[in-house]
Amino acid sequence: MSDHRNHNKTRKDEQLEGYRAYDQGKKMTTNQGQKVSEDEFSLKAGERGPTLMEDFHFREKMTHFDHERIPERIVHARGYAAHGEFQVYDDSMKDYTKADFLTDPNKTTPVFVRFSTVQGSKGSPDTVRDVRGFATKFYTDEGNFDLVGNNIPIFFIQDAMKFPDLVHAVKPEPHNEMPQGGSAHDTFWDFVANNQESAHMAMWAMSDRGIPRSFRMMEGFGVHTFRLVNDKGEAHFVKFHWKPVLGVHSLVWDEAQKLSGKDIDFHRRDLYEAIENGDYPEWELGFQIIREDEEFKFDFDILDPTKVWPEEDVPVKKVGKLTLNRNVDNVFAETEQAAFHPGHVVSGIDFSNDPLLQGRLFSYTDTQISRLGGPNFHELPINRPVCPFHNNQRDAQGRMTINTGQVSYHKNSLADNTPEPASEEEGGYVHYQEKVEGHKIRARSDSFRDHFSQAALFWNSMSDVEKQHIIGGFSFELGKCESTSVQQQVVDMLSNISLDLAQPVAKALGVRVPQEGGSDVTKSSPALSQQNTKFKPDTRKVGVIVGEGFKGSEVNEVLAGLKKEGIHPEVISSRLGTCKASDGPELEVQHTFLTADSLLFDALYVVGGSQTDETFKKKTHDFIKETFSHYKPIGATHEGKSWLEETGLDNYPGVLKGEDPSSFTADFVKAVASHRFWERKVI
Ligand code: HDE
Repeated sequence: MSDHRNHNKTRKDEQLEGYRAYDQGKKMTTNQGQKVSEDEFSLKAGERGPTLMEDFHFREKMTHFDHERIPERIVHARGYAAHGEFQVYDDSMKDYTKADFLTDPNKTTPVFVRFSTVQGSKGSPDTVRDVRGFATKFYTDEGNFDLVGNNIPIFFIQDAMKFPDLVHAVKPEPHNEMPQGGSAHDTFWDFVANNQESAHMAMWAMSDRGIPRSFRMMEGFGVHTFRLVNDKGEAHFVKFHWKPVLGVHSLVWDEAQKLSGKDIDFHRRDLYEAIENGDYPEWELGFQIIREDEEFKFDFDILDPTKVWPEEDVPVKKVGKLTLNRNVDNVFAETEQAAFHPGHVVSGIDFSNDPLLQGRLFSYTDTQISRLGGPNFHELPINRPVCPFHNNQRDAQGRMTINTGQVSYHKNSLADNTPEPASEEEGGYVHYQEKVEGHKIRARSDSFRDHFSQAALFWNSMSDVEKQHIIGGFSFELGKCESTSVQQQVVDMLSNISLDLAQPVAKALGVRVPQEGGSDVTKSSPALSQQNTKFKPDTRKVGVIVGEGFKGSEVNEVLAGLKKEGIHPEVISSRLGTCKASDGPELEVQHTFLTADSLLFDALYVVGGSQTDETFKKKTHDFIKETFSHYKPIGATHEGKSWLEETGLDNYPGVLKGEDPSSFTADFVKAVASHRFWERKVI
């Protein structure tokens, strides 16, 4: 494993170093600095007597422990994060924004990215079907910019006013606190059926996007329309995109469910290990840009957060790269205490009137106050900007700065009227002067009323396999609902999107099958389908089943060939330690049949061994069958070939039997790069 600090140090790293490894090699003291002489026994009146009140060390230690947990995030409680950096390719964004970190290609900006699920609590499994959060904090020289996005480009609702209702509906039901980490229950689907602006997002959540293979293989989206403003004061509407270099990939539903038991930490482990291995995850930052005079050119309202801007109509301009290259040192201090806020912007980035975004601008500070215990959360190391900050805010819980001097107000004469506001030329943030006119009104804009056209666009854009997965997603989630009325309402809603969707779901649920409906939308958008993403062998994990007496030199050649292509083979056998070949070499075993599972790998390579027993073979058969049923590549050589044949699964796409190590390796690498073989038609 490479040292995960082996990368160019950023200013944020230097700042954090000051806080790190503070205790190492030191004598133990109380929090007041008194050296401690004993730390295992409380102070008692006699060895078998009662504990004494005056044991200040015990009381301090226990009091601190009693308060070691803080309220979890109301949504996005389950998350994992890493540090990294961002750099733009060139200065071409100068036409659109004056933000320095988006226009200076010589600048490396430190970032902190937290991925999350939405519904589950902090201890919930990683692979549940859910939307994933993708929140990025850019520590720019001009202040922090937080891009607090998701892995799905739209949202369930159009106005922040409805967010508490949505979250109450999706969270575990209040009377029995079930289910944990999932939306497969009555109240969520009752909300969707009765708030049909959710239809489009429900389609995305039930698609493969709801069960990503890895955080590293997800797109990210700012969701809302923002504004970029250049140094001439001209504005453009924009949407932010993160495009993963490894492509967009997902699990299959059976895998996702079983992983919730086999490895509840599947996604965080994947991210952590990739960074430790030096496989630094990368995304390109992209912008969709619309001129102000084109605001009304589209058949949807660009302020409506339940709509995408189809990439074929508004192309994504890729401007720079994000690389995650360092794991956190302490999950609580960094990941848990990180406070993101869509209102943390820098000059050159501004807001639109999207009513969902406007409401978020209030919510995030408010939520940090109860979660992080007061308004001083910006002073926590993970939240501090790398540039200086000065103002007259003082005191409150958890204040860390010791402000000097007598002046804490503006305007003043005693401190020469400082700190003083900066002019626009000096970098002062000036809000874009959009002209606003209107009646004060609580209403939905007429331009926000079409809830189904883009849901149909999404459906039309899916491959047959993806469509089957969506039908499966709805059938599962609604199948877990107890209310037939809710099931019927959702099916009826789906009939507005496509009868090809609504009818099989209705049949699976045993409710009335709609006979009329469908959409007039015939357009599709290829960019929406994951079939059109990149397919690579890089960083894919291959489980290699090896037993005593295997053919060492040939197997080593295959493993070396896989590694050369960036694939990670990991050896599974009947026990840990080493496994001895018939011709000499030994292989280190990383997993046993007990600790590993086919679910944990992207592909399987069966070698076998001449000195293995029936149990070994039986366990291998189980691996083969499950890998096969998840459409994943299987390769076999030596004894492995006959074991594979015994399962009857050897004559299918993506199942390879090899003789010559070098041609087998080349074919197997190709199979690994294809990821899944849907043609197998597994039921
Ligand atoms: Fe959030 N959201 N949200 N959200 N959100 C929070 O802030 C909120 C929305 C998103 O890793 C909370 O610090 C409202 C859209 C992410 O720490 C809270 C509305 C998108 C994260 C909150 C939305 C998001 C949050 C809870 C409707 C995608 C986790 C804890 C108007 C663009 C960030 C916290 C992290 C977290 C409010 C809708 C993304 C309660 C009111 C749309 C990734 O403030």
